[in-house]
Amino acid sequence: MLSFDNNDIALLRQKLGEESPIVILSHINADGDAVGSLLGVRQLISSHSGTPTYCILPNGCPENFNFLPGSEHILSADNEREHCRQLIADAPLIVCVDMNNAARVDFLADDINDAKGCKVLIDHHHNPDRDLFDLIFSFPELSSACELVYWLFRSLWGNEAFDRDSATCLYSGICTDTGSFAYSNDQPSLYMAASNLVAFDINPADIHNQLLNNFSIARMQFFGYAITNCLKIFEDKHFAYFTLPLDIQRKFGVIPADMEGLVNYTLMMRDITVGALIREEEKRCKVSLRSKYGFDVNIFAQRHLNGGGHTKAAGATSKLSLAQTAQLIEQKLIEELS
Ligand SMILES: [Mn+2]
Repeated sequence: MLSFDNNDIALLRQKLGEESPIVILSHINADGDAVGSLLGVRQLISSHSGTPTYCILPNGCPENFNFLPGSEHILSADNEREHCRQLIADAPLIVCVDMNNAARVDFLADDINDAKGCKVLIDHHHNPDRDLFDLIFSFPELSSACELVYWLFRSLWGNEAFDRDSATCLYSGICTDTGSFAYSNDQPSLYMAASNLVAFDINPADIHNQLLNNFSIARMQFFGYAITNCLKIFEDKHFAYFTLPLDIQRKFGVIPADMEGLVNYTLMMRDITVGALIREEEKRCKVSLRSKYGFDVNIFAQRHLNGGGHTKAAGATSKLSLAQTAQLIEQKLIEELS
């Protein structure tokens, strides 16, 4: 069981008890951990005290998470920009999950920076913005924001605060960020949290299928194409990377969420220990980095790409062209893996 600072717990308990409404916020292009922790916190609050909450995601809830209890309550700031801005400006309490700084909410960054309410961070990324948040629960060693939400709210309100809906949301985020417990997780707390959540009569096999076995045919065929045509493998250096040009993405009709997970295919090769994916956008490239043994992609992303994340999964945004970004990453990986 995780331990927290007693003063922080007391302050959060007090804020959650006194303030209303509560805005809950997570990052753009939400993944299962973002949506799971957002809705998990929502469900915990609504079943514990019934305090009204507003769940906001910059560009909404991806369709494949619609199975999560409460997903219909998520506001998409893309669709209701002024309403969401007003909610953030007016809220006495803002809880941010699975994000470490204002840039992660993209076009809402100024709104959160300017918001007058108390800002609470519940997150597992490195380098939380200590100037932005008033109360920080930052545990980069944890598998997921959802695992942190589990331990935090257990400390706040006890085991009886959870129910099937919150457990389903939190277990889903844990599944997402650990690849259904496949990525290297050396913290026993992860399995304890998962085991305790399963006890709330959730359906782990169904959750796994909803999260991972949910490809459209177009997405599957795009993966096949990308593996055959867009993957460069450096067998002797033990790394591989994808480059995904915009015209190919358009040809297959795939959106960014469809390309989630493709980077993990690099690590399925026995001798490949570091993988990257560079996805071209209109005016920039998005980079995903993964590793399966000792190589720290968080440090690599910080050092060369002004990005960051976790030791074994990190990301960055590059203003260089697709070819230039690929060249930079290739060259730096050759240097660092030699
Ligand atoms: Mn996460």
